[in-house]
Amino acid sequence: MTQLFAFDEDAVCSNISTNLKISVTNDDYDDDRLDICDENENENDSVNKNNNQDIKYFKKYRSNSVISVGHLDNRVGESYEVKFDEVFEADGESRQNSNFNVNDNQSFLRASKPVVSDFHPIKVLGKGSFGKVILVKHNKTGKLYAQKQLKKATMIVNTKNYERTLTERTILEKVSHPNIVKLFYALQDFDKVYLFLEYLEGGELFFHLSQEKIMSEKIACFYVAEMILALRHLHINAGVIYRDLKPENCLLNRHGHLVLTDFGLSKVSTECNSMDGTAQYIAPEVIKGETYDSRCDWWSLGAVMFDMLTGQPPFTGNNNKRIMDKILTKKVVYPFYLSQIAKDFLNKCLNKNMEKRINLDDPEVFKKIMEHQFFRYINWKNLQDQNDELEPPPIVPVISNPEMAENFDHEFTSLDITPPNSPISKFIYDHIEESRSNSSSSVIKIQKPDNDGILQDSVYFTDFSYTRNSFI
Ligand code: ISQ
Repeated sequence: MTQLFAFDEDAVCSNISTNLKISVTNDDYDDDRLDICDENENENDSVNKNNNQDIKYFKKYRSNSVISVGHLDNRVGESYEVKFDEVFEADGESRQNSNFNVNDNQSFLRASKPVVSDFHPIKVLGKGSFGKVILVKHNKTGKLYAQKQLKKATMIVNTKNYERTLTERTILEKVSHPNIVKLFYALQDFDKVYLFLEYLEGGELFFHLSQEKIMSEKIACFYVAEMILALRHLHINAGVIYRDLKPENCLLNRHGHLVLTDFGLSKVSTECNSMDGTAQYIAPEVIKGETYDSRCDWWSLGAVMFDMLTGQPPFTGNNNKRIMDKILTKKVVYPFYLSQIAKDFLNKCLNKNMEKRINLDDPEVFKKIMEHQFFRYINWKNLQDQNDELEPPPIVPVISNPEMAENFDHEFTSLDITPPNSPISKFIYDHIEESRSNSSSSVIKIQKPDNDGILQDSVYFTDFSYTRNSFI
């Protein structure tokens, strides 16, 4: 039996001054041994063949920040993610099946690098222009994920779809914030690419509003405050403009905290001039195609807050053109029941002139707004710490069984689940690896025989796959 190891490049560089020793024992050979060393050393030297053991095709290859080393012909089988700060744990079954040993003075965690077929579908959670979101369960761990999937065939016709998915993967890979959805894996099979995201059991925030239609100011200020924390994190720490703040993208986790999802339209840039967002919540400068920056998100925050408090966005119409015309030319009309305090904050956000609009990225402005009367119910420190005892979320979703997806629209959850696709075979992975070393292209053509044995074309996106570093 051959082995594949994956380990974190940064961790190796910072933690290992001498060669890291990973001993491999297996049934056939008593003491195969790999001494894994840093990049500067001769790769061949890093394989120490005790007893002339035959460790062929030893190779390093790059996959994001992870280097994998091992036998080429075992790349598709079991792999081990080696981590330096956690205790190596293996359950009974994997202890029996894996032939993995590490030096006593290092602690490691074993994890299989997942493939799409390690998960099975449970329910459809939603559908959009991008594709489907499905609740899936990891076969071994039983953990639930929201799997966003996109057909490769549609991506080839409409490259924007792939760009959106890749943007989302790239942005979520680098952000970590309690009010922003977590990405665990980006995987692909023959027909589709998949993002495995944190499952937000509470469903859409507006799903919980469907009874009353409008929210009290006391309840709304909690969610507006959480949106502010998430957007500031994106702007300041990740240099990302969200650009797509709208009710459908605001979900609740099981505790009732707001979590932003859908980063397909986000931009890693401080100044942009393209427009794709949902019309009702888009800032005037984005509609006009002018150069814009993160302040467009503060407009959208005002538009979503208006929607929460009144039951509809500030500018409506039966087509996008009418809505956009109104956004550019009409004054916001506030219903009589909104408080002066709420109107004051909304006016600050819904200023058509972005130079005069509030910029909550500015620490001084943010500090002042934290004390604004609209947020009088919020203790910002407790909110930031998600201290639910002192700052409890106003709606705690009812979840009797997370697999039932009770907080999602029945229109979706009642849909039939399509059977999983056939996984990419080891043969194709071998082909990919060979092509990858011969070309710098991010797309590799692959083929799979269909039921009649006829080869069908597809593609493999070499830059797509991702496994969350801290999730091993
Ligand atoms: C997480 N949980 C449920 C539904 C979702 C939809 C889109 C993105 C993430 C999600």
